[in-house]
Amino acid sequence: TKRTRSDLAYYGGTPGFAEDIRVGTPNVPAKDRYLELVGEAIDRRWLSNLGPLVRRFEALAAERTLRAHNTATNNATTALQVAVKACGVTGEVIMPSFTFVASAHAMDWIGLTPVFADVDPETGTLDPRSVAKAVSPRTGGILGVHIWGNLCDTAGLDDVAREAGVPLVFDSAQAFGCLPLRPAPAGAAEVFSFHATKILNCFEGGLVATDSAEVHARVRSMHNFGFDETMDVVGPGTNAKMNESSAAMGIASVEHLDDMLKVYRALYTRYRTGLADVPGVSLMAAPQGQTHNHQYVVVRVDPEAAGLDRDRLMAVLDAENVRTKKYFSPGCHTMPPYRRETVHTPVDLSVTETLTERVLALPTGLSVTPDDVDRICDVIAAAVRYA
Ligand code: T4K
Repeated sequence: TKRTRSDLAYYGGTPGFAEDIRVGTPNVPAKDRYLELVGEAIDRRWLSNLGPLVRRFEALAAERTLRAHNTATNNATTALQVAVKACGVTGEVIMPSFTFVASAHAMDWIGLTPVFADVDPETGTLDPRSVAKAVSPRTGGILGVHIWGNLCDTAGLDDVAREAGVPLVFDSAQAFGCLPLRPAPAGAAEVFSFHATKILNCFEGGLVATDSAEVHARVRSMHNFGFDETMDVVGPGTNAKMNESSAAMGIASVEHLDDMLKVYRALYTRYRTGLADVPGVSLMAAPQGQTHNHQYVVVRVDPEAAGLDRDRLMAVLDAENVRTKKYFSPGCHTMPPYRRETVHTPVDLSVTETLTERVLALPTGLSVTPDDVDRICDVIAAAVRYA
């Protein structure tokens, strides 16, 4: 417990954690099962190209996305590229600046132009009113991002997309295991990430999910060099295929997804309790009306009320060997490829500006214990008390 100011490592005390405790330590819930499955793949001498493990993983993932068609990929960045191409997105794509840079890079890399709109202050997700203001004759698509597992206002975005007559696609990289409680617009396609740092990982991996048979047919072909079922090239393509080793990890992990979700929920609740009385440091709310993976525990630091800003809190935690992440800062619109001088930014991004200065993701996941959470909350409370 940090009883005095000098107990904080930032002020010369002993670090609370002897070893680093991180945001993003991979979950490996079933190492033996993974090794068994990958062993089978090796013995079979079938390592890639839509093999049996990839097929099985796609079927298991489908039970979680509840979409009719699911295509596993090598990561979510390529999956996004395949998805927006398959949905017919062209020209300018309206999307949040408040996201991981991969959302913007994926568009830019295939010749689309990101146009940034602002986000909702409570959920951090793309604000349909801001999107509506950003729509122009050049708009060719809308990319909503379910940041931290918070589902966008899908109905609101669907209305704007219909009005503009453009496809709506969702970047669900952070939202595997998050579903609306009632039927809601799903967009033309959505994309999940199974990167090492995600609740469910395939070392690297992704998934394109859609309810449209036409979009699905294009995704299948595009992610595999433009081949059709008979291996004739029928259109443009890339190599976005998942390999068998990644699928083995995915299968071994998805079998434990419900248990992992319970762990994440319990840690989230523990943080909420632990931080309830700390002025100026509040957990970003998980929206009602959906299931949540709580994959990221994100606090918002209000410098006036807390007496210190996000970066100082990060430094205090760092001194204790608590490695936090600024998810997401800086905003994409301030990064060299996407600055205002380069990319037309028609709308005000003031919510994005504020959030990028205030948010901080705290460690969670299978390698974090409830006791770790209590100790992290104790450090945060002391940091504010002695600010
Ligand atoms: N769209 C959105 C909204 C996304 O969030 C992402 C990815 C994408 C698209 C693209 O998905 P992918 O193409 O990656 O499938 C990490 C991840 O690399 C990235 O996948 C993720 N979002 C993003 C939110 O987080 P960084 O740059 O913050 O990761 P990094 O390297 O700092 O790792 C985080 C922590 O995890 C570090 O403390 C080290 C630890 N770590 C990491 C790895 C890879 C481990 O302990 N072991 C490991 O194997 O981006």
